[in-house]
Amino acid sequence: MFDSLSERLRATLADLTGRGRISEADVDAAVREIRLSLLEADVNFKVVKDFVGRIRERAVGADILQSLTAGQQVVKIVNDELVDLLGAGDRTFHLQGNPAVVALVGLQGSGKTTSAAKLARHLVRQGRRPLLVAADPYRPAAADQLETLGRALDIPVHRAPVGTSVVDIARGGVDAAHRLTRDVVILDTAGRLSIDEELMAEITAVNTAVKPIETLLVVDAMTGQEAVAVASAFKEAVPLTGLILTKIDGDARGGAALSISAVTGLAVKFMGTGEKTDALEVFHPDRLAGRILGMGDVLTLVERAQEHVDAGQAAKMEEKLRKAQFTLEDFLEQIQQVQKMGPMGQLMSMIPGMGGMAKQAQEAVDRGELKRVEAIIRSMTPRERRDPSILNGSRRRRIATGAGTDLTEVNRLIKQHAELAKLMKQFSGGGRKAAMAGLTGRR
Ligand SMILES: Nc1nc2c(ncn2[C@@H]2O[C@H](COP(=O)(O)OP(=O)(O)OP(=O)(O)O)[C@@H](O)[C@H]2O)c(=O)[nH]1
Ligand SMILES: [Mg+2]
Repeated sequence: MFDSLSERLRATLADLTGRGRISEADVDAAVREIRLSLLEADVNFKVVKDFVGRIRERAVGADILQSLTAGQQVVKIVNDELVDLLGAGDRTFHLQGNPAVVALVGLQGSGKTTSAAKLARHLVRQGRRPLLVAADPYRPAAADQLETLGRALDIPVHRAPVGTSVVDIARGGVDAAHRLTRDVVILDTAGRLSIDEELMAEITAVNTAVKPIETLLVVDAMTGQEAVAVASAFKEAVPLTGLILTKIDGDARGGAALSISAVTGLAVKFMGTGEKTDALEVFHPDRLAGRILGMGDVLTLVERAQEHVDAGQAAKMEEKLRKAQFTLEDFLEQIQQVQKMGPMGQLMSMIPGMGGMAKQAQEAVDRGELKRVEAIIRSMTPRERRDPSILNGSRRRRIATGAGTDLTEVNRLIKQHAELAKLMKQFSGGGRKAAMAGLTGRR
């Protein structure tokens, strides 16, 4: 996520914290580098100007430079300002009303239908009973798409015959919600190629007819400043209550996320981080800032683990680790569990201090390294997985052939597992202290 911006900012900040005392010239150099990084990430130039202006003012004022921890304090200022920038506007997601109506609007292909399904899933997990409404009267395929998503999530979808007006579909949706005792109606409206009068008139009519408590504009983060321009234009024409920023997992540079709220005054309430229906996050500016600046985002990581990792299984695994019975079978299970939590690069960027390795980790996964490990373990018999000590030369060769790889790879995996198992033993037994000392280099 925002790889090159994140990399550059991290390098700049590491440079600041790396020194004891810093001078005004150091601050100026850092500010210049931050400015360039942001401009390169396609952040609105006026936003950049104000942003770095505030950082410089706060950093050189108030005796900070006299302090021994000046570097860290400046880093904190950058973090605070970034949180403010990302978090402009009111981020509360309102759900009053019976049913509460949430309308999703936006240009073609911005991610409305996907986001409608994601949002419905998110609400179900909060204990709500959403109804999805296909409010696109022009393309039956659009309603089919929503219906497929709804079916996969076991969430009902309301649709109407082709030609029904949007206002009638929306009203029909609200009636259906009453009938089916659903407490939230999510309207997936039709996208247009551009912001035209017809589109605006349609949104306004829906607003008057069913009074959505939230009218969220869905914008594609990959389009950068174009997304900001679209949001500004929509805001002029219809009463929006906030934004959903999609596709921030792609190669978006960060320009849209960093300037859209500051420019439009509209808060980002959710962000889309992937194509699947579980890839929606409530927008937390502090957490995103942490990921961008390489400080990690432990809270999101924990939430992902809670959502995807079975608690019973996790407890069992912990027990095994404690007793140092971590077999290759468990290793395979762990790999699969972690992969459910999201793309490896995203996960790494949430671990404090590991952000710098996010790209490499993702590249390793993309090269198929985890798949190879999986293939090797799958080519073993259950007995071999539980007791790798029986893996002699001929067994190893058989496994390599089965997994379509070579002997070195198999040997490497077995060695890694043995090292891990040894470490576990140290941790579990009286050797725990010694192992910790070994790891941290302290005695
Ligand atoms: N990577 C990624 N892809 C996304 C995300 N959100 C949507 N997409 C993809 O973007 C494409 C368009 O998404 P839709 O939800 O169909 O967009 P839409 O706004 O409903 O499109 P129209 O109804 O044609 O206007 C699909 O291929 C989605 O899978 C996201 O957060 N990340
Ligand atoms: Mg759609």
